[in-house]
Amino acid sequence: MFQKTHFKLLGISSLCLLSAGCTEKSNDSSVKLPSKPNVIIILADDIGYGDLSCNGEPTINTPNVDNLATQGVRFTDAHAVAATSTPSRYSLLTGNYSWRRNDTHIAAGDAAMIIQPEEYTFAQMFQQAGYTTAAVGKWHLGLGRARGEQDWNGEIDYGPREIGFDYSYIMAATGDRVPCVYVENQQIVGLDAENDPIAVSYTTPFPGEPLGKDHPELLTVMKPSPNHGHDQAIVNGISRIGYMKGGEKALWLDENIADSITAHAVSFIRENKDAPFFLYFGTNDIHVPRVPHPRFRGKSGMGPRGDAILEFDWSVGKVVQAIKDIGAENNTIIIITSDNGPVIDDGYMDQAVELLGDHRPWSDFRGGKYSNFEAGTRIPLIVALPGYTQQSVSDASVSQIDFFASFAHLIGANLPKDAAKDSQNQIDVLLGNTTVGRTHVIESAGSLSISDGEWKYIEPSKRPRYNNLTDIELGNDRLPQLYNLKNDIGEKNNLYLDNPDKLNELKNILESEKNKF
Ligand code: NG6
Ligand code: CA
Repeated sequence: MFQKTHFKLLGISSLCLLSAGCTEKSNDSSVKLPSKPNVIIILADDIGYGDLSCNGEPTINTPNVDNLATQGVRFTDAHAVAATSTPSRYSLLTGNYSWRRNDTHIAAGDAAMIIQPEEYTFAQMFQQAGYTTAAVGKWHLGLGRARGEQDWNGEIDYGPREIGFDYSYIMAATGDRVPCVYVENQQIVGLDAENDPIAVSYTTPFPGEPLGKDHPELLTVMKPSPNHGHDQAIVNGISRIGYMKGGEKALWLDENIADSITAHAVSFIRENKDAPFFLYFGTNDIHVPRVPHPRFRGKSGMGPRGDAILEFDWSVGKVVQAIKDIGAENNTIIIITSDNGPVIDDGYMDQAVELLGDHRPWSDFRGGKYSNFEAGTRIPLIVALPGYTQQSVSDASVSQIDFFASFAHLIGANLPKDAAKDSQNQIDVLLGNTTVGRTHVIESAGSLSISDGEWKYIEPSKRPRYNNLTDIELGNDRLPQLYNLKNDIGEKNNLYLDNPDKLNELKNILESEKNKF
């Protein structure tokens, strides 16, 4: 299950790769490392390590992802910074740990931009290096300058454009949060603002607008799970979080979201075939409400959750095909990863629990989304530059926090002082030239954890041990926790009393990281 692969490191290649600016590799790659490759990050939503068949579970089939894995590096110890979306995405795009701030928790659909104007972003780094940049799909990082004050009927004045994205076609927050519309270049798509303006609130219902909690008979597509909320505005027969009114023509159709955002990602690739581009593609799959297109329905045997995984895999296939079509296969780094670990029931009665069968979205890891245990942040990661990367499995410790500095190094971008403070250049790890990764990875899920690849320490916490709604062990304990991940990947045996030296070592590193900035 927990595979390890030993790499043959060729002396010349490793020496070469240690020197900055070296773009040659002397192993058996047929392709030289391009100096300005296209970069595509396909960031899935809530897809667990075990949800992609290349990671070993026999209960799911993701052929397009697996095919990419045969041309690249598949990681077994890769981490998102946080176990939920907003802090995870914030960290990836800024290279700064979300836990250094106290306002990066799960954003409402009318949240202000989380990324501050003075923060230098991953997209800006690409822009300054001459790339055209795009954000397509799930955003969930807030919009506008102040909460609830966005001009939804006009132009949103502070958004992806101001933080480095030349083009954007996004969902403001999540599928289960209003507003249920696409926002293209900071304007709602297809809105008749004059005759049917849109209004959004997270505090006050709009008189006359039926709510899910009062009108279960209108919830014809999906009902919320008991006690999970998600019972406010009704859009397409599904109740959501938040209140919304108007904008009828602009509303998305849930079953078409993957088609719509994938088509926009593909168009962006086609339109930019002649110059380097960076595409940040956040899929809606497999976040709730899971409403995959009818062509995927019933195909996984696991209900909408499994079918949405197949839809995700289809999106990956479309992006890969688009790259082939423009002839950029050997000049495009494609990254497949996820923003946090898996959850089965995250708020809707979609039979995910009932139809899960033997499938293990969390693989061998304990916990899930929201958890300090490994399944919270240990996410799938595949990095492929076909022709250059070799099929390999890497057990290096890696974190999405390092994408920023790694790609900056690769494309020769100079970062301003104070940019991406927590990000390290790990490009050789990401491209599979070495398996010596981070000395430690920090995981965040309310509490902080730190792992050196073998040992993991979870800070003591008074937070709940268990989330009854999602049926997930949160990994909180009033006692310090220390696990040996090599012998006990399921984090069952707390060894904090047995190995005080390791406990102190990891605790001290974590404290010094906390106090660094
Ligand atoms: C939670 C929602 C959950 C999901 C999550 C965000 C409730 C009870 N649960 O608060 O359904 O929307 O936020 O998920 O409201 S994330 O992947 O975008 O972080
Ligand atoms: Ca998520």
